[in-house]
Amino acid sequence: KRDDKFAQLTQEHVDFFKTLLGSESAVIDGTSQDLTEEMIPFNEDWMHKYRGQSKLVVKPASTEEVSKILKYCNDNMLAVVPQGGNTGLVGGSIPVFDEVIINMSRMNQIHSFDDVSGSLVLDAGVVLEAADQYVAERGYIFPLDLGAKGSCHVGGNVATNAGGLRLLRYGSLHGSVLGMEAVLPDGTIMNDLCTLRKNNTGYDLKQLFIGAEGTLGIITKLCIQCPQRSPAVNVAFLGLESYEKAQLAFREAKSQLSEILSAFELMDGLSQDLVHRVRQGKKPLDDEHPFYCLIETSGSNGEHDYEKLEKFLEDVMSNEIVSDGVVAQDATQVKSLWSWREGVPECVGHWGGVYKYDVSIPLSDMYRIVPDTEKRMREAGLLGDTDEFPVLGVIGYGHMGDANIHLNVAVRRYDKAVEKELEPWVYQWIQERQGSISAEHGLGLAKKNYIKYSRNEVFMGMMKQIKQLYDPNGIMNPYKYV
Ligand code: FAD
Ligand code: 2HG
Ligand code: ZN
Repeated sequence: KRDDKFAQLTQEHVDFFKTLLGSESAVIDGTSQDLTEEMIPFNEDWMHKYRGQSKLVVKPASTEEVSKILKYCNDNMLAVVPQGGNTGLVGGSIPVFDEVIINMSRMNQIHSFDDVSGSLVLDAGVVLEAADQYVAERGYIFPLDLGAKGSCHVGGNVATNAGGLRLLRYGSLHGSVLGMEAVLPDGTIMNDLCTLRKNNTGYDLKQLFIGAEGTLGIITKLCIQCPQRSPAVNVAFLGLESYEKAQLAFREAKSQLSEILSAFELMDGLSQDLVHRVRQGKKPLDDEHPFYCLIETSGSNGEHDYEKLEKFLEDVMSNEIVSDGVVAQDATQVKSLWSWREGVPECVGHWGGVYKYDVSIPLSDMYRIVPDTEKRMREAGLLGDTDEFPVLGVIGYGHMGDANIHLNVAVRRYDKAVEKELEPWVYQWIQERQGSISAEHGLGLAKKNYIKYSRNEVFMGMMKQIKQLYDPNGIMNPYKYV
C-alpha cells in the first residue's frame, strides 16, 4: 500500500525540477500525456518483472544538483528511487508506486586517474564498460566485471556491492572503493573522495553505502583502486561428470594455478543447453556433460601461463576429475568461451520469465539446492515439457570460486503457484545450511520479506537505527528492504 505520508506529485514540484535542471532532456515529465510511453523503460526492470508508476524522471548532471533535488524532496516529502543502468535483478531500481526516479546517467565523467597507484576518480553514472576501457588504455583493469557491463553504472555496482566474475581475484568492492562522495536525503554532501589505500581515521562511513541499495543516500562520485591489467589471459572450459568432481577441480586449480587463477565458474548441463537452444552455434565441447567449469588465468607471461593451464588440464583429465576440456587458442576463443557463461542470464529468460535466487551456500552443499528445487517443482506438478506446465527447467550456475550459486527457475510465464512453492521454501533451505539469501545482487523488493532467514533481530534493529539516523523521513527508496 502506498504510504500516505508521502506527498503526491504536483505541477509545482515538476516546475521546480524543470527550472533547477534547465535542460529539456534532464526531466521526463510523465504527467504530460505524450510522455507516458517514454516513462516505461524507467518504470520497468530488465526482467520485465517489476513495474512502477512513477510520473517523473530527473537526471542531475552534478553533485550540487543531486543535493538540491534531494533537499527539495525531503522538505516536500516526495519519495525517490535512485537509478543507475537499471540492470539490477531484485527490483531495487524500480519505483513501487509514484516515487520520483533520480536517474544518474548524466553524471558520467571520468575525473582523474593516477597511473602509478591505479586510483580512478569518476562519476557514479559512468557505465562500467566505459570505465574499464578507459583504464585498459592505461594498462589497468577495473576490479569488477559482469555480464551487464555495457549498461550498468559504477554507482549502481557499488550501491549493490556487485560481485561478478572476478571477485575471486580482485576481491569485493568493500576493498576496492577507496573513496566516495554521496548525498544524504537532506542534501548534505558527504565528501570522502579519498584516493589513498590506507585511511584509518575513525568510522569508515562510505562502507555503509556499499550495498545499501540506495536506501541511505545517492552515491555521486567514487575513487576505485584499479589493479594492473594482466597482459596474458587464458581460459579453459571443462566438462565434468559430477558436482563432487567440480569441487576437486576447484581444489586442484587453486593448488596448481595459484596466483594466476582469476575466475572459477560453474555451469550445469541444462544451463548450457538453454544457451545453445537460444544461440545455436558450435558448443565448446563435443559431448554433453552434467557440469561445466570455466577457468580463467591472468598473469604476466602468456606462454608460461598457457603451459601451466595445459599441464593442469592434462593432470585433471588423467586423474579422471575432468572428462573433457579445451584451452582457448586466442583472444577470440577466450571471448567465445566466456560467452557460454555470461550468456546464461539472458538466455534463461527467453521462454517468458525466471525466478532468480542469488545465494551463498558452503561449497560442499552448494549445488544440492538445484536438484532439490527441481524435485519440488515436479512433485507439485509445475514442471514439464509442454505448455501446460509453467516451469520448463531449473538450473544452477555461478561463481563457484566464491561459493555463490545462481538458482534460476525458468518459466513460460510468471505464475503465483510457482512462486508459492518456491518461497519461503528456498530461503528456509538456505538458512538450514548457514547460507546467505543474498550473495551479490542485493535484497531490493524481491527479498524484502525474507531478510530474517539470513539476519537476526539485533542486526535488523541496528540497520533500522542507521536508516532512521540518515533518512528520518524515509524518502530514500521506500518499500524496499528497510
Ligand atoms: P540499478 O539496477 O539501476 O540499481 C541497483 C540498485 O542500486 C537500486 O537499488 C538503486 O536504487 C541503487 N542505485 C543505483 N545507482 C545508485 C547511486 N548512484 N547511488 C545510490 N544508489 C544507487 N550482479 C553481480 O553482482 N554479479 C554479476 O555477475 C551480475 N551479472 C549480471 C548480468 C546481467 C545480464 C544482469 C542484467 C545483471 C547482472 N548483475 C550482476 C546484477 C547487478 O546488480 C547489476 O548488473 C549492477 O550491479 C547494477 O547496476 P545498475 O547501474 O544497473 O544499478
Ligand atoms: C551472473 O553471475 C549474474 O551471471 C546474473 O550474477 C545471475 O541472472 C542471474 O541469476
Ligand atoms: Zn553472478
